[in-house]
Amino acid sequence: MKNEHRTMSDFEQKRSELRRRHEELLTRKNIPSMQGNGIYTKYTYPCITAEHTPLEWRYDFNEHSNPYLMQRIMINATLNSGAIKLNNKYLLMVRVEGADRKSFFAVAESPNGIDHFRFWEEPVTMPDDIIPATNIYDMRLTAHQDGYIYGVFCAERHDENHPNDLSAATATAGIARTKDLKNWQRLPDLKARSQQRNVVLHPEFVNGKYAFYTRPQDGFINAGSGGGIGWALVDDITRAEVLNETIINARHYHTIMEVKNGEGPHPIKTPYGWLHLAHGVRGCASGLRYVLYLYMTALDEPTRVIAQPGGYFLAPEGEEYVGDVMNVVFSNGWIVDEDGRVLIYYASSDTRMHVAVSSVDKLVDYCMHTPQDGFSTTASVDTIKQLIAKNKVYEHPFE
Ligand code: M1P
Repeated sequence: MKNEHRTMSDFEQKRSELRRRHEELLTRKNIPSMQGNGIYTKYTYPCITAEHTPLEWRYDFNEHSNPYLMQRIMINATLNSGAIKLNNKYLLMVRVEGADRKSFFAVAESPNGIDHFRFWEEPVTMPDDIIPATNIYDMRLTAHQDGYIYGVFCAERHDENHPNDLSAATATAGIARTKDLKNWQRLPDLKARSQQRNVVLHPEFVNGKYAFYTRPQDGFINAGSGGGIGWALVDDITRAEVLNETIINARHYHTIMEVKNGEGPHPIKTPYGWLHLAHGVRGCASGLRYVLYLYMTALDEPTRVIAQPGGYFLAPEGEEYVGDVMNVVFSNGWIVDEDGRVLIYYASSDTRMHVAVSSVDKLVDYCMHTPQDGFSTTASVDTIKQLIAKNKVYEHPFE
């Protein structure tokens, strides 16, 4: 009774304004971008940013211990997110990066896959492997035929072969499984001869074995002699080891994937083949440029490429160019709806998450009918001239 007419203190007003603005951001409707290429639709706003993370992760709301209402823990970025639809909810396994440079996983949930993303109360507690990693990131989610949902992610450790080099690191594929994205059973990291990042579990058994897309690399950063996206079959996922690795999607000189490439999320099964989303990297004067591309492999032989459109499918545009690591788009999550709608989740410049919407039919059409890279200017000009000739008939349609 005593406090009935008590006015809010400055602290309480600031706190309530903070909550109001946060709620406004979380409930903001996203709007399709008007410009498009007919292949997919991008959206006006990023779908998840560092500002979307719960205020309780960042602020101490006690006036006595935080009289200035300062952020006690700052979040730097929300990026490379795995994706899955569970119980009719669109769930992103977001890589959240703190101001301390450590990444961790946290689930953000949306009712429609486009907007209203809200983080679950707490980040994921991921059990450690025998040798704990310093940093874990970029989880690919696979609901496997065996009944588990697997998370395969990069586990980074300091490279103890170079004790005096504080930037020397190793990349290994961490493997964990769950049924609910809350309780995780950690399995031993994937054993391989080389370092590995961008490792992805195929959703079906192949010849009775687990199948992994791999990305062998010479060092922590350099793919070097790695060749491209690899493939390896594994008998026992609880002791996964790459014994034979074949390159199924190779890099080429003077293409968008000259320097590196890597599988995105696991491929989508379509009546026409497995539809793959990957990233390609090339060098330029301003550094590395990361773009996304698509390719398809045969249903009965998932290692045989049956379609490979030339060039990129999605590249940074406008504000997407700018961020912690400029000129980067990266994807490790997409969701197919029952009606064939495909939600492509991608991060721009290692800073925030976006969604682009397409459909299985459109993406397959894109793969099957976009000219391949002819690997020279002459070939590209010929391809354009063929299209011009084909369009001649439409020059004066009403005459
Ligand atoms: O900074 C761009 C990306 O670089 C790495 O990808 P890749 O191994 O293909 O070079 C990853 O660290 C990724 O997280 C990051 O977005």
